[in-house]
Amino acid sequence: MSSGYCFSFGPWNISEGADPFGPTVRPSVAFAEKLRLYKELGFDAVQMHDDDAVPEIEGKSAAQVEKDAAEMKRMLDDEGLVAEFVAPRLWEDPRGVDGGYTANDPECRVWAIDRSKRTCDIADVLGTKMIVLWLAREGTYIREAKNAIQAHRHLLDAINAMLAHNPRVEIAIEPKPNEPMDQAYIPSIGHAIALGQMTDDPARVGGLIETAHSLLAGLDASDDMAFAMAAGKLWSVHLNDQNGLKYDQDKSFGSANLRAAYNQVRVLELGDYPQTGRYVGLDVKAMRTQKADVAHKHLANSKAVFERLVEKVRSFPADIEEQCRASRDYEALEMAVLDHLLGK
Ligand code: XUL
Ligand code: MN
Repeated sequence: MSSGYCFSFGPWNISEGADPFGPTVRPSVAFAEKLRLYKELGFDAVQMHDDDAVPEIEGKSAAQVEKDAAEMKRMLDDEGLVAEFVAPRLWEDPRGVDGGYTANDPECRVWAIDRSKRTCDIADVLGTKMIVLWLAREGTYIREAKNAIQAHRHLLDAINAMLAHNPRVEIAIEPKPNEPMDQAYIPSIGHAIALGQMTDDPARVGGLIETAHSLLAGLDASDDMAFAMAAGKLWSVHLNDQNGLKYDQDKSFGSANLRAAYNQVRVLELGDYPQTGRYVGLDVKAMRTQKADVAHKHLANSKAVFERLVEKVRSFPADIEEQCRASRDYEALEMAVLDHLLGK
């Protein structure tokens, strides 16, 4: 039985396995081959950085960018796929070393906004309204490096410039508290939604919650999702998992904390997420130890766990929940949840 959810991932989720301490361990998978894998693995939509859609975007004219994006749109159409969002990848360019939007160098800030406008143009051609902003290097290693008040105003200037450049786009901010920076601006969904309210068009700014990012901020991903949903701002999710406060692990969904994964699915169910037409993105990474021919199992496994948890949420006895709440017996409720998850 279909769960009613639609799934997406990004081409970076099939990777060569490099980490900060060692090189790649698997050959690159050609982009066309990655696209072919989407349907095979049961996914409907592709999440893209601007330079996934238009490789070597820097140095290309606006006309060339649009031409290349149109070619990408044809490739997606041929595979029966759609683009979920486009995200400006500012963090790999030398001009983004000090952050893009919040760089102290005004020329870098101009570059970052120009590139983000190109990202909006690409979204138009690919037929999606959604831009995701993961504010990777918008922060500092030492607090004295920037004027943080000014930095937040620069973030607003950048978002307002994108909203003005393209009246169709909607911007989902993906908060993360650290990595690559020690301390990032906009570390939580609360900050993201508040920043959106300060823009020129709050209705066009929302959020994307990633499980690991919430955990790194010491927060619960299901409550972060609930908060965003209560505000009508949960525009996408990046489900994955994280084994404690370490580097950003992007483990398979449910693999570190099945109960927390259950609660993320539960909140999506409570908020009728499938009815919103939004996607469930799986921002998961294969273990570096995984051999090339099985280096996409993390995607299929994450989706399978999600769908099994949907069944678990839907089959939880509502009467027990009601009785336990009415008698304020949350020990009994907890045991009922554990019994249900353990299959008793
Ligand atoms: C970084 C992260 C990114 C964004 C897309 O931690 O999650 O993959 O999701 O730029
Ligand atoms: Mn992510």
